[in-house]
Amino acid sequence: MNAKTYVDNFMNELVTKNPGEPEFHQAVREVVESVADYIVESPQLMKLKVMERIVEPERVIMFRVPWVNDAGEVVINKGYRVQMNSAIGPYKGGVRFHASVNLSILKFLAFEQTFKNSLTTLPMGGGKGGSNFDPKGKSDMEVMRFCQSFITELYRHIGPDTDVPAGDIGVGGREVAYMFGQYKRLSNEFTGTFTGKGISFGGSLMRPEATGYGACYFGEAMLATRGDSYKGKKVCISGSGNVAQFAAKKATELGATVMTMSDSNGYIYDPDGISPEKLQYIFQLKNVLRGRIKEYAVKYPTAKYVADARPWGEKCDIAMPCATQNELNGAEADMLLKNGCKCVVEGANMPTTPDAIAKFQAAKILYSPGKASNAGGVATSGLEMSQNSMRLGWSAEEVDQRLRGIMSNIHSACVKYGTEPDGYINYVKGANISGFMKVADAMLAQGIV
Ligand code: NDP
Ligand code: 2IT
Repeated sequence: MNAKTYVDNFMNELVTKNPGEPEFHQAVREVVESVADYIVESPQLMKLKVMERIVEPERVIMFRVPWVNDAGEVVINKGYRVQMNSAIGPYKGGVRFHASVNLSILKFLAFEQTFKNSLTTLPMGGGKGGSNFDPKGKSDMEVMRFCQSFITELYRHIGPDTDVPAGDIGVGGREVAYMFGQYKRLSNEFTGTFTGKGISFGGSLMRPEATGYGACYFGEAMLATRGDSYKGKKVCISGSGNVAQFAAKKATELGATVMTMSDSNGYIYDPDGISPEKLQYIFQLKNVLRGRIKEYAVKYPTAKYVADARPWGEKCDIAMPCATQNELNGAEADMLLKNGCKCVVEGANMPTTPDAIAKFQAAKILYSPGKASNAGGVATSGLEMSQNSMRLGWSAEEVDQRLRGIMSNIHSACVKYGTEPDGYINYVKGANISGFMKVADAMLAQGIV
C-alpha cells in the first residue's frame, strides 16, 4: 500500500468511528500524514495496528461536576479526563477550564500530548482533562468549590504513578493548588500527583516560566540554523496568559521587541514595544487583577487596542501564537508572509490551521509545531515529578539548564527526522516521526494492550 492510500483509508475510518470531533481529526491527520511512509514500510506496525491503537484512548472518564455558586444556585458542569496512552509512562497532561471544552478538544490535546511527552525524552504518557467551567468572573471561593467538586470524582482515577494532571487554559497556580488540596484530603497521601504546584508544597522552580521560556529557546535554535537570533527582531505574540507572558519576557531578554499581546476579545499593539516595565504591568493585570488586555491601552495611550481581532496583520519578524487552537488561519498566514515574517514558533497547541502551515512551509520560512516548541512546560512538569519522587528541590538555575538541554535535544530530533533533500527543516515531520517512534516501539514490545 502506498502512503497516500494508507492516509486516506485511515482517516476515513477515523472520521466514521469518531463523528463530530473536528479538532481530533485535524490533529490525527497531521501525525498520520507525517508517519505514513514509515508505517507502510513496516509490516509489524501495520499488522499489529499500532496507529489504530494509538488513536483510541486507553480510557475516557466523563463525569458530572455539581457545585454551588455565591448566589446559592446549583451549577452543573461537565468533567473529563482522557487517558490517551501509557506506553512510555503514567498519563501526563494538563487540565483546561474553558467554556469551549468538549470531548473533541480534549482528545486532540491528549493525542498531541502523547507525542510531545515522548519528545521530551522523559517517561511520561499522554493525557488531558478539563471542564466547560469558565473561571472568568468567578470568585476565588467559587473556583475553589468547583475544583473540589471536580476532584471529588477525578481523584479515584489519578495518582503519582497513574495519571498526573497540571495546568492549561484557565488552570494556573490557584486552580492546581485547590485541586491538589482536595486530592490530598481524599487520598490521604502527599504525593506528586499534580505538577505546577506552589513552591511551598512541592512545586518546581521555573515551572510557571517553562513553556514560554522553552518556546523561545526552541525559537533561538531554529533561527540559529539560519545564522540568526531573536536579537533586534519584532515579535507578535497572541494571548496574554501563562505561556504568552513568559514568552514575551524571554523574547525581550533575548533582545527582541514584543509588539502585541491579546485575549479572546482583541489585541493591543504598542508601537514602542512592550518594555519590561510594561510587561510587569501585564503580569499584574492578568494574574492578580484578572483584568482584560484592553486596559493596557488605557494605561499606555500610545498603544492601540483592536477589538474582535487577532494580531497577525501587524508587521513582525517572528510570530508566536500562544493563545489557543486554530487562531492563525490561511489569510493571516498570507499577511504575515507579506509583512516579512521569517519564523513562526507555536507556544499554544495546534494554533495554526493546516492551510496556514502549508503556506509557511511552501514559503520555506521557519515553522515549528507546538508539540515541539511548547514541550518545555510538560518537560519541566516531568522534572517536578522527579524532584517530588526524590523529595528534593532543584535550584532555578539547575531546572533552567535542564530545560535548555531538553529543548535543544528536541530541536536536534526535529532536524534529524525532518530535514528534506533541499535542506529545509520540516519541523512538523521531524517532531511527529521522532515522537511516534518511541511510543510505537514501546507498544510493539508490550503486546496487544
Ligand atoms: P491561560 O489561560 O493562561 O491563557 C490563555 C490565553 O489565551 C488568554 O489570554 C486567553 O484570553 C486566550 N484565549 C484562550 N482561549 C481563547 C480563544 N478561544 N480565543 C482567543 N483567545 C483565547 O492559558 P495558557 O497560557 O496556559 O495556554 C495557552 C496555550 O498554550 C494553550 O493552547 C495551551 O494548551 C498551551 N500550552 C500551555 C502550557 C502550559 O504550561 N500552561 C504548556 C503547553 C502548551 P482570555 O483571557 O480572553 O480567555
Ligand atoms: O499542553 C501542555 O503541554 C500543558 N498544558 C502542560 C502539561 C503538563 O503536564 O505540564
